[in-house]
Amino acid sequence: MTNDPLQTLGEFIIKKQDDFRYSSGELSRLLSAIRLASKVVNREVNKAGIADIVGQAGNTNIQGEDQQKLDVLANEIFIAALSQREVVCGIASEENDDFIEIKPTENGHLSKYVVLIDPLDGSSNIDVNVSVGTIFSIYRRITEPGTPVELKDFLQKGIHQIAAGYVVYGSSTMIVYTTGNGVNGFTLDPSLGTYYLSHPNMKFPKNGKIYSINEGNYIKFPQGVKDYLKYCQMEEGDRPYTSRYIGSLVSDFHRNMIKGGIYIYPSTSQSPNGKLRLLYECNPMALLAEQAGGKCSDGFHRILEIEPEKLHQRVPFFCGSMEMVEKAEEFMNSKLNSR
Ligand code: P6P
Repeated sequence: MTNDPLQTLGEFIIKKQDDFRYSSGELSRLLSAIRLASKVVNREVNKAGIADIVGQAGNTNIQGEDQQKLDVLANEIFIAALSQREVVCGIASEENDDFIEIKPTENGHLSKYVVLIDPLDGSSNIDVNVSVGTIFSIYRRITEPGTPVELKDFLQKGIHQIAAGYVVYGSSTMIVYTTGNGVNGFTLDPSLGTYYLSHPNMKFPKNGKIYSINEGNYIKFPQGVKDYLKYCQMEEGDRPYTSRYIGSLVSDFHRNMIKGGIYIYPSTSQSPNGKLRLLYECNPMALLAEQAGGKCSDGFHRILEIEPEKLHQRVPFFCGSMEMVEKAEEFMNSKLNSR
């Protein structure tokens, strides 16, 4: 018996567009631009060791992090793909200090979307051939179409995201995204350059046995995090759990969504707001987590409800299986939790 042919990402995008009666097709074209850019980045990531594009670009980004050459290249690829299709009026990127206005061409289409992106997350893993990812977040602009895009178009709460997703350049390359009606995963067949629906309706297991955190920072953690880690390591009930930390948010998140688990990047004595950026890392991953039945907070408050104040602001991040995040929040809210 032949299996039904797998649906391609392109067919899926068009089919989902029909779910929105008044859709203009602009979001479909935007998602297609991301699909195209991901294939180009995938090709560069897969040959990074050969071409002279590994290693540092010799400058640093606004985060004060050494920009890896592939970071810069991935950023250029996504900005080009998005700006050439008149599907966005503005782009904010981890690699750019300020947002970029995408002006409409003469009599061109007035786009209503802005995109925030981490073009190559986990880039410190590039030189050692460990998986990396792209994270994207899409909003409808709040200022008048046809006027210059403004900072307020980007500083929107995560609950207002129209769509969010990631590309994971791993043992296989996948796009996982949501437009607010569940989470679906597509795997790239590199021989055809086509993404196929391989993980329909992805769901976080309610509980899990994996915790992902950089325990090298243990002494700098808040007491609540230290107490939660000791809880995870106790020989009791379904514990001890297993520690798995790749150093690429996208990869740790992806594994935890499939197997069950929690990812934590908390505040530390050195970085009171943690490391991860709210707008193009935490918000898109939080929308995916909630759409997949998981939970995401800063240890106290829902990530998607945080009012952004700055483009590159950081927040502590607890994300994954509902019951594991709730247990971690219990320790964070315990009266004993102090630095
Ligand atoms: P650390 C990559 O730079 C990143 O933003 C996430 O992808 C990853 O989980 C985290 O930082 C790793 O940070 O401090 O543990 O090396």
